[in-house]
Amino acid sequence: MEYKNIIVTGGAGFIGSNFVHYVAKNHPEVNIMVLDKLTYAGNKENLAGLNPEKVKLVVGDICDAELVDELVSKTDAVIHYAAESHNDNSLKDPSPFIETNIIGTYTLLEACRKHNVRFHHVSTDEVYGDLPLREDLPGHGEGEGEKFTPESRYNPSSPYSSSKASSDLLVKAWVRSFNVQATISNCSNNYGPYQYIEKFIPRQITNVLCGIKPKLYGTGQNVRDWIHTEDHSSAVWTILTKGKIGETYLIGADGEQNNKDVLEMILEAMGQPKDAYDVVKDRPGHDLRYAIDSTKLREELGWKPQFTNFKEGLEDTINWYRDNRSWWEKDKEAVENNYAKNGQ
Ligand code: NAD
Ligand code: TDX
Repeated sequence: MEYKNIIVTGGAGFIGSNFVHYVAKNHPEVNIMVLDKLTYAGNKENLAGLNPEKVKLVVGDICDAELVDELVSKTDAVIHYAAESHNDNSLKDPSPFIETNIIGTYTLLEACRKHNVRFHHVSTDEVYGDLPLREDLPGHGEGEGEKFTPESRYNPSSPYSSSKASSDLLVKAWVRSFNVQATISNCSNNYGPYQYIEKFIPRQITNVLCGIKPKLYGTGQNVRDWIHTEDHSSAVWTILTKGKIGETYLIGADGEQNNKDVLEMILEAMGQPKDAYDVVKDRPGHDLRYAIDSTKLREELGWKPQFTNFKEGLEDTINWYRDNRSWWEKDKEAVENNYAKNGQ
């Protein structure tokens, strides 16, 4: 099913804005309303160059029930990206995570229920907790090891991931009890241009560009399953238009890498010695390994990722940060001061 008028919450953030550009480019007939509070992570510039007749920005809070009700009453579908999204911030102050990720999702669900509007909930693989490292498995890393599937048990580790897990459970309950027309996707770690510089990859790239040594948490053996943000966008569009109501789809592109290897790739691509980084304090409760089995999405809905060469995608991302200094430079000092207070 195609939708003519959609709301994209969090559409001025990293992944939400990529989705807005993706839809504007590939489905130019769709009218897009972005609902975004423009927190530190939201940026109007992420929506530059779009047709103002087709893409409108409403600056507002997804917890504002009156505003949400009014906007949802005039739309066909809500694609819900808005969230507090950074684990390290959630360890310092969980309160905005509870507010936006749980109350905000509840507010949107209530409006979609009242106006019978299609809802797609964008979530994370972190709701499933972590997996053992392959090298810790019996047989010392033979084979692929376990991956997350839609049947994996919810077992979140941080205030961020537990607030996202809570929001997933609200969606499931609203589907079952109130017949809300919703789907859920749980995606692995995204990378690409426009990612806020608190996150691992852009933090290290911009550190090198500023002459600061990159910072690796702990041993760097923790594994993340990287996917290019544009592949995430194509997957969400596929689920929105072809997914089965009430179902959960896992999004991943077989991009497992440990943090140390990713950091060494960044250093090498930027002409630095491979060991030119600092080891800093580890994240409390640091999840060991994420890995996604996306068979259901690929086989049932026919989706497949396009950006399968991580090294190339990383080099393009490095070039983007090099060429767009004015987009990130103004925030760099404050972000690093904040980390430094924490020994990171
Ligand atoms: P981000 O932090 O870059 O952007 C979040 C956006 O939400 C910002 O534009 C912000 O202004 C907006 N926002 C925050 N609180 C709001 C509120 N109360 N009302 C309205 N808008 C609000 O995040 P991101 O990395 O782009 O993540 C987007 C979504 O994707 C999140 O739901 C996140 O959990 C999910 N996700 C992210 C990743 C990843 O690797 N970054 C992976 C899987 C899933
Ligand atoms: O400076 C750093 N050094 C470092 O070693 C930072 C910021 C991170 N790390 C490590 C921690 C993680 O193992 O790198 C890995 C990635 O860290 P983040 O970019 O903070 O991502 P992560 O915690 O894995 O969560 C991300 O993916 C899932 C997103 O931020 C979430 O929004 C998403 O749900």
